[in-house]
Amino acid sequence: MFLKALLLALVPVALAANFNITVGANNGLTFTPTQVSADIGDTLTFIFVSKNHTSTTTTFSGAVCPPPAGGVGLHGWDSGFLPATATDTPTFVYTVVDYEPHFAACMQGAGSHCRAGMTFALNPTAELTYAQFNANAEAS
Ligand SMILES: *[C@@H]1O[C@H](CO)[C@@H](O)[C@H](O)[C@H]1NC(C)=O
Ligand SMILES: *[C@@H]1O[C@H](CO)[C@@H](O)[C@H](O)[C@H]1NC(C)=O
Ligand SMILES: [Cu+2]
Repeated sequence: MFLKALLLALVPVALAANFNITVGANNGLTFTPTQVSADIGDTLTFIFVSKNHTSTTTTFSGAVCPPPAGGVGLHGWDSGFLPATATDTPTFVYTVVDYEPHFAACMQGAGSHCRAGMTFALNPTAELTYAQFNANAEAS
């Protein structure tokens, strides 16, 4: 019994990782970092530190900005508007459920934040890069 418990304790476990993404650092229209590569079960914690922003999935190209309420795609997300104050920096946690690329942006200002580069990518690929997504957002 003791031996079995000991052996179980020694089995390596793939621990889920958490990635913090700061939203609106230094009062900017930014996600920091702009992209994350994560495994299923990992979490993204968006920490809203200024103004009034969202983290909402959208399309890679075409009508990128603004993202629609509810977000785009199977396993997309939408934090809703999360205004920060001097004493409250709200968070939104998303648990990764697939290895698909997901592209997100802020909904605020009818897409003006998104077009200003307030964009983020989860698991971008060699073909669907963060840089191209952000360029598509700025042009949308
Ligand atoms: C994520 O943010 C939380 C809350 O601010 C902090 O406690 C934690 O250390 C941060 N984790 C990483 C990996 O930066
Ligand atoms: C945040 O922005 C949304 C959309 O513009 C607005 O409806 C909401 O009232 C704002 N919240 C605050 C506290 O300013
Ligand atoms: Cu914003």
